[in-house]
Amino acid sequence: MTGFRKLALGGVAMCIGLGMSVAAHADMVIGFSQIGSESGWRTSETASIKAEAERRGIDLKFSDAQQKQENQIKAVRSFIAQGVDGILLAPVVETGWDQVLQEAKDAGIPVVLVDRGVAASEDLYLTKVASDFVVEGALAAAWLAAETNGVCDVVELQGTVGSSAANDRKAGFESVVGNFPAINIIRSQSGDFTRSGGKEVMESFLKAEDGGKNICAVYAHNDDMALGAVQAIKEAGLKPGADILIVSIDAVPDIFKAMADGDTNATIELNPHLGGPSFDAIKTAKDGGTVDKWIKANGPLFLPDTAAEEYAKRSQ
Ligand code: GZL
Repeated sequence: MTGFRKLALGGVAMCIGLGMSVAAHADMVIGFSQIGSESGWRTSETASIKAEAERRGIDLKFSDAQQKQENQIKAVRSFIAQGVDGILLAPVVETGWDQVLQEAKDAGIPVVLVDRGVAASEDLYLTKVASDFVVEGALAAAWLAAETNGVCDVVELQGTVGSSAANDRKAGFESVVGNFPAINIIRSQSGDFTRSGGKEVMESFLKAEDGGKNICAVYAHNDDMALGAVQAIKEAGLKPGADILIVSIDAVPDIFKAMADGDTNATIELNPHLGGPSFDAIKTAKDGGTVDKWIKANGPLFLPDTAAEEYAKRSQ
């Protein structure tokens, strides 16, 4: 068989394969109850999941809850009424889901928890596709302990009150700094994962701590709050990244710009591409297969030495 014909057949086989993977999902209708658009990471997660649904030919019914649990519960009930094949739920907080998850279960509709977890029995959802936030918090603390030789008074910008991301990132950080008697969390408050929230809370910390002289570092549960803190620190006449160290989580493009400018010191990557594993899990369940209860997607820590290159790569 000539080389050209092999190539042509290969191309046909590939198209059939691609076609099959799209066809395998093309008849699926999936509801997605997203938290909102509170941060850069959230908007890139939404865009990635929508693009993956499009690529697979999935009819994705999208609902933005504006960070309100009651809107998410309403959306899930609407998906159930529409008889969707599966539901993606990014739960804004950990509690208050048992009833609506039971309703989805009774309707035989698998629910995939995307990005965050719930304090409900595992048999009420198919799987959780999310990072291990405890590990992220511990990694941030380990970096800070090494950077400061175990001596630092830290202020903490917490994420949304009651969210698994905030609860576990706090627990992970504390589990490590608890081993360092000279590392103290001197103030801790929620900035709700937003840039404006991070700025406002950091302004209050600076005022309360003698203009920031007593503050060695900021631990922000996400990059958006860290970028707000950078603004507040500059407006207070101090140098973020030098007078006050900053470590955060998400690895959004803007944090790499800030690191390259010397304004922040470390970030931990949070994978926003959660659509693929979520859709695969629903397909596996519908084909009668089994799915692990937690599909993890943890990322590495990034430092200023690669920030310029990472920014160039991620901001295209
Ligand atoms: C964590 C995710 C958090 C991000 C924030 O997985 O839920 O919510 O860290 C986002 O940017 O608002």
